[in-house]
Amino acid sequence: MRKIKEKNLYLVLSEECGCGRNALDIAKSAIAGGIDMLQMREKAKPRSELLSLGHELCGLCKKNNVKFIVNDDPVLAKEIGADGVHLGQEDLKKYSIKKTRNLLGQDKIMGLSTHSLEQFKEANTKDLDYIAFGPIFPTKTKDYFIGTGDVEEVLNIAAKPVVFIGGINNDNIGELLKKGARNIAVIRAILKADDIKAKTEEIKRWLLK
Ligand code: 3NM
Repeated sequence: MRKIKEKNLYLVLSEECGCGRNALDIAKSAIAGGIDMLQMREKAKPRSELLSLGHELCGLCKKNNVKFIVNDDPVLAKEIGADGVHLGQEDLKKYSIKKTRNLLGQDKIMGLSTHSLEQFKEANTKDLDYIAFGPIFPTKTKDYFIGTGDVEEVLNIAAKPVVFIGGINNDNIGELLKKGARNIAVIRAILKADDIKAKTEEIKRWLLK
């Protein structure tokens, strides 16, 4: 069962990248601009704050038919009533895919980060609803990037939706879409914009072409 749309603009929200604007305001503008999925990725915030922010973001997303995903923590995702969780490779040590599925249930969305073709192939056999692949381009979040060389192969073998991430912006998104990408995740391309709604609309137009 496919739990996400055919094409998705996926905003990974980290308030610290938002030029002083608060997470809820950023989310409102990005939703108005047309994001399809929102991930709360607030690594610096304490759990109590994540719980209250998560509830607010989750309510906002539900009202607007945007999928709300919590980063790293399936227990928090469940507590908030989020649509799903996104796990990093490191998270798997604490929360295996099986354990996470048992916790969240069949209906929830489970995504996993992969950073190489090998990791992607492994993830491709697992009970996941999407697989993130990156960083495709240079990004301030990671100290390496993998480039676009494996994008076509990943799409050819993919048993589930692939979300491309890492340094994607208006200048390079066309290259990825030309290779067949349908799901794009960004942080800074949206969060650094003066006008978040307008920038979101601009990036979304690429996906709808
Ligand atoms: N994960 P920006 S790259 C959160 O490759 C994240 O798994 C990545 O931010 C991965 O769009 C990344 O600003 C950062 O580059 C994405």
